[in-house]
Amino acid sequence: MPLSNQQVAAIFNDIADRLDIQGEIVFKVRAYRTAAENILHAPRSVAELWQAGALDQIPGVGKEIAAKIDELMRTGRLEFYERLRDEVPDGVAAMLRVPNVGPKRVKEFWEKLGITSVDDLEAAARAGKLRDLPRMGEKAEQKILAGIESLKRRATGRMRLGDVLPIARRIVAALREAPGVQKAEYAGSLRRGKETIGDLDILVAAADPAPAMQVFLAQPGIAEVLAAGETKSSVRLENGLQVDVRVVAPRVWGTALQYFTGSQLHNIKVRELAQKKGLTLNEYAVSKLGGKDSAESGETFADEPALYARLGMAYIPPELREDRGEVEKALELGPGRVVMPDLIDLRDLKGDLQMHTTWSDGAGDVMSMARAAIALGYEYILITDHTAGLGVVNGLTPERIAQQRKEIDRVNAQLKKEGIKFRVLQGVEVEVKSDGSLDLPDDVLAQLDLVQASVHTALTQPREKITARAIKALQNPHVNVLGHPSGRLLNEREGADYDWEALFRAALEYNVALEINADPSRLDLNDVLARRAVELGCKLSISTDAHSPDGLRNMILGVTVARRAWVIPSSVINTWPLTKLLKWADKSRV
Ligand code: DGT
Ligand code: CA
Ligand code: CA
Ligand code: ZN
Repeated sequence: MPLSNQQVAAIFNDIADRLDIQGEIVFKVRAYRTAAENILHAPRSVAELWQAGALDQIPGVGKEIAAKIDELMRTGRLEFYERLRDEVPDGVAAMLRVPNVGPKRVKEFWEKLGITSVDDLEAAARAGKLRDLPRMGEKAEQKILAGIESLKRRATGRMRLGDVLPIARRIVAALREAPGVQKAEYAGSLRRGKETIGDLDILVAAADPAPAMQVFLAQPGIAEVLAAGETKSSVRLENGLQVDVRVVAPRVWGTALQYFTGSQLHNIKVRELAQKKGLTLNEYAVSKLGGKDSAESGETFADEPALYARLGMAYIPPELREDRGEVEKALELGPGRVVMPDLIDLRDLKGDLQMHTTWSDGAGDVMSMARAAIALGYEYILITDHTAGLGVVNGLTPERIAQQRKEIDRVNAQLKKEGIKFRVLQGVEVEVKSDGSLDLPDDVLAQLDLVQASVHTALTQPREKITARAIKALQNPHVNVLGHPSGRLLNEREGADYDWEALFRAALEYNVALEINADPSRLDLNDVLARRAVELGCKLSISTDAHSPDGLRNMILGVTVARRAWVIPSSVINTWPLTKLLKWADKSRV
């Protein structure tokens, strides 16, 4: 198959990008772009023109570029291009796709900060590492973050929960301050805690909608106002997120919030049920079927529990509203009750069991992670730095694990002296190698308080192979938790193709907990898998995988996934008191 015009154009465009990053002179870069453009729009196929010796018919294709096309057509490769790809890595070139980031910036990020991918760039921006570069600053840093979000969003049309939540909180807080506003909440998929959000729906209760609308349209970060009505407005933010705000009368709050929270499938089920009871239900009110009540003159409800009760149902927490059995359960329980009343809550967590420090690729030292965890009200943390096999900076070796233990002992002694009841535990995030063996010897693992094992590499192994590999890791008598089990990255890469049933049964047999990783880019296990694991009797852990003290705040994202998985605290090992946790972790049964 000869190369198509699109393929050749893409190569020349990529060459132009990489030369641009290298700081090549403008006219040379432009020559490649012009050639690419003209090849793309040439009326004849470039392969035919090449065969006819007529490449010079394409405007902008001079001797030098014609020679490169010739090499491509003859050999299928281009040595110049391959060399360039070695010099400027793919991840570096990919940063050019971020809005507001040009070649000069990319070169600077790469050379001055060692950033070699969009993910690195995002992490650096979040950690405030870009702002000190010349002609940067906090504002430019925020713009780059918004650009990355919009880039990732473009891939799927959906934004990650962790990116939308802070925006929603800010807008809702502003709306609650608007004159006359009684209530404001985010609804839709965000209120249900879905891992990605299509658009953000916000509901406001106010007798007079005007002040709320004014406040909404004055929010920072609005790129475009899509609609500005009396009670409903929509905008698009700079990061591409669409936000809809609706204002309703306070007396219909309960029905409106229920309606706009969804999910659509849940709502359909609820409406069918209402119909069986001779009632109809819309966003404003409940009315008698066939009655002469208009939509807004029926029975209204100031809150959701009253509405569910009127329909003969227990209250259903928003995270469960996906038509996955919650409606049946609510009917069974009846009015005045709550479906899953002991659903896990952020306050149930007593510690965080996955985080990185300056001992590997984290930004904070052990003490600063401990202080941040204490401020969050935790009783313990587990330090889980990477092992050397992953090839991250500073992976832990047995020697450095021994040194780290001394530092952890010092931190614990210091906290004790200050009268703080808190324990720093030493763990590790040990690499599961491609054959399922671990990156540290058993006698080293045996000395740790708790061991996390994670698969980071060769995630595309076939199902049988990768399942056997992970199960082999679970069989190690020292492994306590399987970290971010699927390895997926939201909006970026699919996880491993495990035989999940087999993996969960092995986790149960070998007494290994499965992690719900709360990192905004992971949320792994997801809700459906976590629910199945717990159904089979597996234990879970919920941890942030924080790479900085601030990262510990992401716990709420993992808890949200757990709530969507119908998880109660007793299934989650880091809701347990420390003594129970350590007793469980010591698998001396072997
Ligand atoms: P998203 O935005 O794709 O992440 O998902 P949602 O669930 O936020 O969906 P969205 O924004 O289209 O609508 C928000 C809620 O409003 C939805 O969960 C249920 C309700 N809703 C919207 N349109 C309809 C509809 O045509 N029928 C029903 N029954 N409910 C609807
Ligand atoms: Ca929505
Ligand atoms: Ca919407
Ligand atoms: Zn990891």
